[in-house]
Amino acid sequence: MTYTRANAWNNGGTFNNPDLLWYAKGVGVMQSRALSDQSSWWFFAAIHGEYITGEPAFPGWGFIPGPPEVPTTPVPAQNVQDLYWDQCQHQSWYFPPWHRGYLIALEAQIRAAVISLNGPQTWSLPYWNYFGPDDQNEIPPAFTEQDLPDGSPNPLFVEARYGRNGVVFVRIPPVSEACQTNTVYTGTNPATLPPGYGGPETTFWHGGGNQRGGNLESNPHNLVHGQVGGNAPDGETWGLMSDPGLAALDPVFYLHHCNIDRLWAAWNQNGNSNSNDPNWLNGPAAGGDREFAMPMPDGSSWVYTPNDVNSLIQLDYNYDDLSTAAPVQPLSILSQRLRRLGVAPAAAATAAAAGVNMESEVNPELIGTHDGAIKLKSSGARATVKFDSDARGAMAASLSDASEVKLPDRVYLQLENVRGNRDSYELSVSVNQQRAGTVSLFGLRRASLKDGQHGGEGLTFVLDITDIIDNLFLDNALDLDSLDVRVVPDQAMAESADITIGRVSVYRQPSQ
Ligand SMILES: [Cu+2]
Repeated sequence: MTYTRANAWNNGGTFNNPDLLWYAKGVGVMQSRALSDQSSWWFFAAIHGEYITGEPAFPGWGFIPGPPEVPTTPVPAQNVQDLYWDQCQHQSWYFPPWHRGYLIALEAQIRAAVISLNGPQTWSLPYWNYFGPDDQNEIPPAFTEQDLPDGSPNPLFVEARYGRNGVVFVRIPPVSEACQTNTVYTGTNPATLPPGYGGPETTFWHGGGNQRGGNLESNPHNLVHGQVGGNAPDGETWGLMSDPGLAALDPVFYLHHCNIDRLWAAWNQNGNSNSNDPNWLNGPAAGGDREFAMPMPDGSSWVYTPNDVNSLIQLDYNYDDLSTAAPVQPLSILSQRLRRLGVAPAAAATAAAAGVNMESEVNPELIGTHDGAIKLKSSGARATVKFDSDARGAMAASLSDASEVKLPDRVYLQLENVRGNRDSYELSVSVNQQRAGTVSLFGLRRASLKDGQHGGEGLTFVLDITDIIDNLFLDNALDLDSLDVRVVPDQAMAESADITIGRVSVYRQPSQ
């Protein structure tokens, strides 16, 4: 039996789509169960992450504005919590496979509930493809109705889902499918700054720490979380989707992750390979760390590794559509540069195909920093990054030497040790007034807790600014003494929001 996961926007994304009507009913069944029941909605959300004890105010689960009314008792036995709760893998190469297993288990639980209600035996989890045509960047309407067609309360309706000014939609851009053009799952060089499509090598990694997330995780995944959850109207609390310890309480979470899983499957179908490192394939338990475990509807515990979920061929589901909307391959940095220099596109394509290795083995080198923490205000934050003179010389030489077959050095901007008490803002970053990218603070609050898993290191973000540097150089506009970096939040920040950037740094990575 192969189950087919389909687009949630079928039949207008309303309850005329049976996938959504039965999802709502299945969620309702799971919500009727106790927190300690391994098949309950609440237990499943806690598998991702939870704030059930130890939080004296919001986002403690006892302080979430309903609906739904979220229980904080009865808690399961400690050994059950230790096996299942707080597993989600972020800023890690385990991000795609851990979430794939999590979706498989949740889908099995919902399907069992649907069948118990005499619903379709083949029910499958729908995906929300916010990259789809027309208005599909908006949340499917079934999620915003207060009631089901029969007049009973809609289990898909969530009070703490704010979007922007109460309207829930994904903004494209900055959300994009650009990660689909990546060709590397995890950089083969551990010091390589860009962490690849799937993320950097880690042990069991429940988020946080000085670790840069993979490109699929950073955008679209993180940005969609923050844009859907948003902030409460008074700015003092935030939406469930904005915070990893709340996110899986919102039924739209699983449709978002279903789309992330679909993008991963599409990336593989386009010929890209996952990691073949045994540390990835065998998962963290092989190294003595926690295992990935999910409660199944028959009461059994499913323990899995990335190797078990490496490809859809091994699994019992598929997607009705694995196409991604974006043009498949944007021009490489090299061919864009050659075009700029007036080399014919055909020649440029040949040069690019001639084997310029985009995956450099050379360690990145720190070439400039702005030291001292900067506090982020509604108007943004600004840092001048000064380059040391050796680096300046090397960068100038690299830029002028770059040719048809030799890329200029890659240049990366890092925002290091970003700490704060809010996840629900996104920051747009520019360098010398040119847009460098947008980052989401999903996971920031927990990553900043001093007693947290990684000692409150906060989050670190990396942006590839090679194009910006090269364009400035080609325009003769590059001041090789320093760069002007600006970071601006997407909306006015609440009084109580306190976000700092520990250090802004620039790295150079020689291309060969
Ligand atoms: Cu997520």
